Amino acid sequence: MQQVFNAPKSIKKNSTFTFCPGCDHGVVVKLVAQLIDELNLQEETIAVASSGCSVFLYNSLDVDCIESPHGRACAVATGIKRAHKAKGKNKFVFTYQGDGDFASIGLCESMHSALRGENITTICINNTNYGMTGGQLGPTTTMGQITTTSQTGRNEEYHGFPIKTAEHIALCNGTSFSTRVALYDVKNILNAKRQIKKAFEYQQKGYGFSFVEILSTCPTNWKLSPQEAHKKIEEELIKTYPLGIFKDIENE
Ligand SMILES: Cc1ncc(C[n+]2csc(CCOP(=O)(O)OP(=O)(O)O)c2C)c(N)n1
Repeated sequence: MQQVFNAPKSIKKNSTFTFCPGCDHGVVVKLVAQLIDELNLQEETIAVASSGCSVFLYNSLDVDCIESPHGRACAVATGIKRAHKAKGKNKFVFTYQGDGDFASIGLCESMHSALRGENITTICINNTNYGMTGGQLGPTTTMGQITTTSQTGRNEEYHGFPIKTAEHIALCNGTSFSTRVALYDVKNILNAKRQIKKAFEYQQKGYGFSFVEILSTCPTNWKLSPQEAHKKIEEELIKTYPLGIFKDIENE
């Protein structure tokens, strides 16, 4: 097995990613692991993954991990956070889930967790389709986008409109922080790390629900090279999904 140099302490030794080549998931997992190290959270973290490409998070992250059923990550995280709190323990709890998981099958759990101001953090990977199951139309599929279940492109009459998750979550009173970031160049990767850090710190400060939506490549289902997929995010996707902070409780 090839030795991994400079790997964060919170990445499992000899772990192998199951993500497709060029998928941004691997970058996010590395940023999350670096922050767990920097904030000294490894011992107190419980990560909640879900169905979808996030499912093997426990293979990579060296923290306590639990799998939730599809769409139920925020509900499971709520239970974990509250049950430990009831015993006087403050665990650091975050969900790591796809956009279909968070904003379609799990929309009810997700939005009500934000409305209740659950003191958890969510990392939501928006790759504009149901990635793991073969690239079907999801809640974030953009207008005109071709997927395996919208072969002539998403259209208003038949499929309706995509959800702008970060903006919707920002409208919930219990949300402390809501942002959308991308990873198509170094500047954006460093910004994504700063935003995830803020979301983690807001949970540590007990501010309530903190949310980071990350625009991610899906080269396999988009049928693009990794480079073309990043270009698509930079040139097309951010028109539908603008980057920025939509709620920050410390700057209101
Ligand atoms: C209740 C239930 N319905 C459907 C599925 C099948 N399923 C597994 S992953 C998935 C799609 C996940 O898409 P998304 O959440 O966007 O994550 P991605 O794979 O794109 O990262 C579906 C529909 C399931 N596991 N459970």
